[in-house]
Amino acid sequence: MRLDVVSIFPDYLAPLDLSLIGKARRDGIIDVRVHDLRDFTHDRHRTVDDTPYGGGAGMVMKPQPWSEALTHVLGSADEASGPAPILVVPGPGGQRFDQARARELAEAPWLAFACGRYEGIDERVYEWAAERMEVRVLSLGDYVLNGGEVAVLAMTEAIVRLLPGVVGNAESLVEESHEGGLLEYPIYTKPSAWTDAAGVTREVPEVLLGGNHEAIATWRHEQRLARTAARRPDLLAAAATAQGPDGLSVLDHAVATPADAGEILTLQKACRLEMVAEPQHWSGAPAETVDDVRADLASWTTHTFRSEGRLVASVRVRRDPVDPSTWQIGRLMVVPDLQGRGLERALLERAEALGPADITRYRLSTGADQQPLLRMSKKAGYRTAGPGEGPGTVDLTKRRAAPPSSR
Ligand code: 6GU
Repeated sequence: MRLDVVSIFPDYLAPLDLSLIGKARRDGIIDVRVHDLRDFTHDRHRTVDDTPYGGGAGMVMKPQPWSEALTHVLGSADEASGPAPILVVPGPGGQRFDQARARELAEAPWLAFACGRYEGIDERVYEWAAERMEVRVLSLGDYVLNGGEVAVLAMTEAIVRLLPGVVGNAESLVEESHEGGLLEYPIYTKPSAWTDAAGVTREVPEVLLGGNHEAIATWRHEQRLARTAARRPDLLAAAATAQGPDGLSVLDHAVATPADAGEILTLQKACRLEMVAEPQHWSGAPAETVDDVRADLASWTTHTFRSEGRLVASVRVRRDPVDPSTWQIGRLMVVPDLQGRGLERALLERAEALGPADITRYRLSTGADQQPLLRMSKKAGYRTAGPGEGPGTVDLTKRRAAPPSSR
């Protein structure tokens, strides 16, 4: 995996030479290139920032050094890296970086990180970059750091340790916090009875000493649930949907009625927000209204999936009015906090399965800038057919496999 980092403090990234990440570098598993943003300035003071238009505190990073630095990075593309990286811009205003995001990014052949400092980077840099590569604004959590460098260290560690050959024992990747959406169970080592300096003895839970693997697995799972409920109750809904090969099966499925239109519109807006770096760049399409959604409900069958009442996913399907052998699938949406856990694929397969027996082809419509969705549908066998009906949309098609009984 190629990793490029652009920063005004390249020395901040020195820890990338240490420990498992450093070894992955020496082993050739990752190719890390750190760039000094100031090398792309042209004035004597190597200026990268200036005062904000409209007033306000702090300084804003200028667009020109960023476009030149990122052009330099793009120009170093090679066969293994592919044409362009996914550009990660760490910032407290981004989507939450979590284990699912780490897993998703670990699949990319090339990642670039743009470390902002001061109040942030001129908004036009995001626009410029989004025209050239996929851009993700990602946050570590709800607090403010001085710049993106520490976040890059955290994110690269979370991503690189998932690459094959980096962590020696692959099983230790599976049995840990956040895999499966739950926190880790408590762990113990020898001695089985430990006496501290005050003379108090603490025992290891009995079940772990018995060698009954089924009992141990059950105990550990209960501990994970109890711990997650106590410390991170917010994770439990996500864990429920992550269970089983088809996370959809634990959700409440229904066909949408006009009463659902408001919630579907909210889901649409939340998904649109995730598509591009920043909300003001919503790609062209005029804002939809509840009435638009209601009108759609009349000409499509929209399927909704809820978790404890909350609308978490939906998809709409219908027979193509022009070509009745084609099953149209569109508006495939999963709430941002549950994206990247396999629900999208399950939703697509469910939408396909809803097609009547005489359907021979699927046509999926999606936003041209919905990269994760495009990647997923290609993995599922779809090929780009051309621009879609709505502005900024594309159509993908796939032949329906003949049922085994037909021959
Ligand atoms: Cl990714 N960057 C900055 N500057 N502050 C943060 C953050 C990232 N995540 C939380 N706070």
